[in-house]
Amino acid sequence: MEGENTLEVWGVGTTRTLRVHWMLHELGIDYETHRIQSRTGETQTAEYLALNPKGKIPTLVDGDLVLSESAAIMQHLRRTRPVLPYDDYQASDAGRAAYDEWLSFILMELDATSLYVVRRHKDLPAIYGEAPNAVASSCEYFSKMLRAVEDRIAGREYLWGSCFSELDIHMTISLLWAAVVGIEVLPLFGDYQARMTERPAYRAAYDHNFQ
Ligand SMILES: N[C@@H](CCC(=O)N[C@@H](CS)C(=O)NCC(=O)O)C(=O)O
Repeated sequence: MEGENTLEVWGVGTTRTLRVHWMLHELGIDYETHRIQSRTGETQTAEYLALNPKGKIPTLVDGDLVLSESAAIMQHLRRTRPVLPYDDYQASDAGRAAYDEWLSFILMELDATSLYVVRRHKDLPAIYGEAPNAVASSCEYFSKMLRAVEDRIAGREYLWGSCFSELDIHMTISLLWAAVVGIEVLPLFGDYQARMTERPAYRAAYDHNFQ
């Protein structure tokens, strides 16, 4: 990797932290990792809460800037490191509007409304409680939402514009997570996911995040 080692990432071991590590590996930037993990107490220490009062991972420290929220972190990294330039469409008003639409859709409809409900009530019932109806309806909702964007993905190499972007990270990780919780997706999405997870940066980031 190239560049000065001025970046720090707090957090490993979850799909949210994987987003950030994947982006950094795509950009080929050196950084330091603080390998704290969720639900270990490590996100609740005084030192960490001073950095991120939400007590959540990931957090990025970029010089004087401290940033939480994986989506904001990825966008900041891409904007400030000229490694993965925006294509003409991505830089256009229409392209930016489409970016916002995709990001809202993935984070709200696929992640928060669907996958995170399943995660909380199927995988972590001791913390969040049992809610089998919510789990079942969230899985159905995820599939319905994905079907709604099928036409916009068919025949495309990348989700947005003509080159890889952080939206591909968001979508791929949603698809991976859907597979983990047992949601079947159309072959089209499986093919897209397979292409994305063949990327060397994904593989390196995955190992780094889950080692
Ligand atoms: N919206 C935040 C969500 C971050 C989040 O929920 N992180 C979880 C792990 S996936 C966490 O840190 N939980 C705190 C804990 O369990 O200690 C993001 O995308 O960065």
